[in-house]
Amino acid sequence: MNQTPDRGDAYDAGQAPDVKDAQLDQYRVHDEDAVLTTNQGVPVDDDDNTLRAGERGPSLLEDFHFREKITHFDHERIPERVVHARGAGAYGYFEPYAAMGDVTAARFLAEPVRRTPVFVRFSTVAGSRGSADTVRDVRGFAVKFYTEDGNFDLVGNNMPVFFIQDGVKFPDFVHAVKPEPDNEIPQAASAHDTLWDFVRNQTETTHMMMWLMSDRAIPRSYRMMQGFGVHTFRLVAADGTATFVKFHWRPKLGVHSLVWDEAQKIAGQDPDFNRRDLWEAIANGDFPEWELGFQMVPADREHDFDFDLLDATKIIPEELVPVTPVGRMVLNRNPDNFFAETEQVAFHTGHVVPGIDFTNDPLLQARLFSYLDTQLIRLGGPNFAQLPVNRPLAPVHNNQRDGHHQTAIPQGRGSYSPNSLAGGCPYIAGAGDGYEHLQEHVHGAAVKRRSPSFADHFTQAALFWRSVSDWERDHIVEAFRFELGKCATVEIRRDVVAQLARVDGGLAARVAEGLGLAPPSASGDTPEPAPSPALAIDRLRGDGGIGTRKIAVLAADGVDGTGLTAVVEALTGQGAVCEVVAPHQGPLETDGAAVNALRSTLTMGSPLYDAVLVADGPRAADSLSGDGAAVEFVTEAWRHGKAVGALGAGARLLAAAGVPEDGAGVVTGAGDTDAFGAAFAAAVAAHRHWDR
Ligand code: HDE
Repeated sequence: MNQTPDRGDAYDAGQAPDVKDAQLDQYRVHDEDAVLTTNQGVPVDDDDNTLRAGERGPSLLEDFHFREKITHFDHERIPERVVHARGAGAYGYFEPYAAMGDVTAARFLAEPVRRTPVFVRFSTVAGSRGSADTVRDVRGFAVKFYTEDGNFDLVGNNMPVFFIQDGVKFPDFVHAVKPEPDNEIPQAASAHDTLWDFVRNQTETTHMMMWLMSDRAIPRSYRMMQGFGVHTFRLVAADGTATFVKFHWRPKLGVHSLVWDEAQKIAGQDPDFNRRDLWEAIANGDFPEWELGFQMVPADREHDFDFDLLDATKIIPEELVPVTPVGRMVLNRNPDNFFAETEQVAFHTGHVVPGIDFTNDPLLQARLFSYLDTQLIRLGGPNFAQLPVNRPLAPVHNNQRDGHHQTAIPQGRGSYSPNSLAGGCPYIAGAGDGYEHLQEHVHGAAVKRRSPSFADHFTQAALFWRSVSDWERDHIVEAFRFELGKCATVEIRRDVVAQLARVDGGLAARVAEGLGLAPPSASGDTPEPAPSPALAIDRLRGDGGIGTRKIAVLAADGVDGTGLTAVVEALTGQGAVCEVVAPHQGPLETDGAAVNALRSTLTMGSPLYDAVLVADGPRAADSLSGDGAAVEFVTEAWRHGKAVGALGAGARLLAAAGVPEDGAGVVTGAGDTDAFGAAFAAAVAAHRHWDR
């Protein structure tokens, strides 16, 4: 049966068939100039009152409009995802840099001119659909490529490893991290007993816990985080040659994070912080971009490493196998409707195309079962692939029929194979055209046993600790102290600290000190791997500009409007987003250029900005210096390591906030806006100043 038009021509012409034009438009509902109807198309005469016997009488069952409306409403919710319930999505495209035909038969990687449409969903893992964006958590990074050979889903995370090695432990891990079952507390937080009890009993979690305690778990923006396929997959060339591969996404804007105090405050001030940031960037035309890279290992080098490529708790250090840049992905369109697209999108690790295959990683193998299974319950039946956001652009023809929510109208009598009545259609693709699983020789006894090559749970945890910068280490120590400090069971704290001693004695001692525990006795066999500098966030800073950075410009009545306007123009000229924040919203009194305060210190706190700039004007500066909210705004920005600038008399607010004018990332100046603008932009581009 033909469910979608054939779009092959457009790919060959080198233009991405837009998912919007190709498949969504026919489903769009535009209500302008339309009469309100029932679902049967009957015009409705009154949508404000139920039908009743007399104006003050009982409601009547025959009010079919009322019953249909309420019934539909009662069924509006579908089960949220068990994990990754909260997310945000966007459309865009992927284009390869060069032909990759020597390693993969995947046609979307075959020619640089080909653009493949994508839909991406970013998510947190543990929280419910309504939880805050900035909690400490792993972020999902799932990409659906609508390729001409069918859909390929790269369902990854923003950290390159995972908590467990075997999928049979996934329900245990998820039960442990989710709110505790007796009182459903805490929401979207790993800082509680059951998670850390699992961690102390399942030491393969150690490496991932290092990542989870690092700043990677509190990204500044979805646009500023890496993505990883995590498992080792396989690329398969047309001649059947297989190459092991790890998938990497690297953000053009660089990797940047929040600080923990800030993340917690944002969770209250703007729980939609990451979702809003993605939406606004795309709406403003600042299209986020990532580079796709492959770490490739020839089949005959599978056993060249002191870890197992099939173990998802391990990375391949980039110093051993470099990341080859392969192409770029740009997100350039927000969805029209959150539920229809972002909520109903159905990813599955088993959605692969010719040229991409799996490995025997036992975590990946379990996922191959889980994702299809989960869509059946979540989306209510086997026809979820017909939902607009899930439909492939490639044509679909098969003998699958019926089921809940069937929207196709298959024609003819053929619904089986082999047949002659339908001319043998749909027929089997010719040799080399269909998806052919890699012909791998498999042997072994049926055992429930982990390979000894998965047994080392600590070396790569130590590798991570030894590779990151000092300030990252400080944050990791603080995160362990926070999380374990929230555990009520003291034995859990003690056991995890002992576990950390097997990663690094110094780390364990620092965490122990914060918890008031005796430092653990040295573990005799602490690993001492050579660091992998590529893991440090400092090495992943991006293009170094201030594009899309949000700067709060603090002002008040009496502000120097002309000076403020000149600096704001210079900063926005470099791509920054400046918002005037004042004690009250609306026009400010100024004897120069007009200034309109878009925000007030009541509605916005400094955690919602990347930097703060105080405008000139003695009257404004004095009133801000006496305003507790304005003083707190600057103090917090300083404490969170952000660039703080002040023009002229604005420096009085810095003094009131206890910010030293010669502090790192503090820029003051008068009049000469060019020099000031350049210095302040450089301070903002550094993102954070840890040497305070
Ligand atoms: Fe998932 N995971 N997962 N996961 N996962 C789901 O599928 C599962 C794992 C990831 O935006 C579920 O549609 C098992 C690793 C992302 O819609 C579910 C195991 C990685 C998303 C599921 C894992 C991921 C999911 C829940 C261990 C990183 C969100 C709803 C064997 C490589 C996709 C759904 C979206 C979602 C199962 C482990 C990433 C239940 C059994 C490792 C990004 O099927």
